[in-house]
Amino acid sequence: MTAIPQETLLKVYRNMVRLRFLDDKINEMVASGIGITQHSTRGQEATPVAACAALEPQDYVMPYHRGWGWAIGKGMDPKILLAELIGKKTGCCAGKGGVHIADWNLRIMGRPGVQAAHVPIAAGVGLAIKFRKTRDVVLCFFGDGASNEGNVHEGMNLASVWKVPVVFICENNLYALFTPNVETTSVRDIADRAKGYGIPGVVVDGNDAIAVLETAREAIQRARSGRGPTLIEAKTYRMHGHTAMDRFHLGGYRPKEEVDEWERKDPVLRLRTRLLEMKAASESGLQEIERRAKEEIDGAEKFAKESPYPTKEELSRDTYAD
Ligand SMILES: Cc1ncc(C[n+]2csc(CCOP(=O)(O)OP(=O)(O)O)c2C)c(N)n1
Ligand SMILES: [Mg+2]
Repeated sequence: MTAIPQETLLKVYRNMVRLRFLDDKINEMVASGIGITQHSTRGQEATPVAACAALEPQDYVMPYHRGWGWAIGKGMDPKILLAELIGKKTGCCAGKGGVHIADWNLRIMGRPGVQAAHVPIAAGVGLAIKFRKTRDVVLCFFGDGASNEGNVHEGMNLASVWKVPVVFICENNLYALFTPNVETTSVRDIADRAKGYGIPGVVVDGNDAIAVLETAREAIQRARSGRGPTLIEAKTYRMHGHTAMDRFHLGGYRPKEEVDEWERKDPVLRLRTRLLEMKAASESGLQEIERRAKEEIDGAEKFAKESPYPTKEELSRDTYAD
């Protein structure tokens, strides 16, 4: 496989840092009393950002509820995202999507609210691509908890039977809400289930951005060349609670040693260290990326807060087709 260009790695790092600042910003806004249902991506930045970096602009993303890594990875401007999250007119759905964002220009197919219901839809998008005979690919994200839902099995089975260009990425962060997946999941590696659908299943270290990028690249290439779907299981961990509401109760349902152990595998710091070791960037170069990302996210908050709400007349526009 060809080596990953340095500028791609730097772009991944930049997006991971932007995502982390965005996550902090949303948590700060929630703590100040603004109502956003925030599922933090802290600790899980590498998988969505690096996987999206392996896509072409015309490819599709079928996202899931956890965080905004797929949005940042697909090129959404954080100010447009933040404006949407607080119901402003300048958001990507003109303030009417809230956390359930979609962006047709970026081919983000809509963040679902019902766990796993989007997986068969990803198979349907794949079928549409096949009918249209384009070379596009769909990247479909879901969690380890969702992997036990019937919809995931039906969606992956159909995608395999139809041999459509969908890459499934299960972000296994070891918990669904407050339940460890060892109590709910029949296999240790969810990727093993791929055998049952007749597709390749790959386990990847979800905190290693470079490994995710390489794995996603191979699966996307396979899908693009008509060889069908792959299931990638990215092993990772969420450093905060399920939503911003329980982020201060770490340890209540998971051991402190476990949290500490994963803190040492912080994906942002890990890529930072690798970039320095590989001499892909200098310390001052990385500091500049971090400074700019912080400035951008502070600016995004200002933009979102100063943006107007939709007017009463605009509220019902675009919400129902006649
Ligand atoms: C069908 C359905 N059941 C339950 C819920 C409530 N719910 C929202 S997120 C979640 C946990 C999902 O866990 P997982 O798939 O592991 O993703 P994670 O939150 O860990 O990223 C649950 C049960 C829902 N939204 N939809
Ligand atoms: Mg989970």
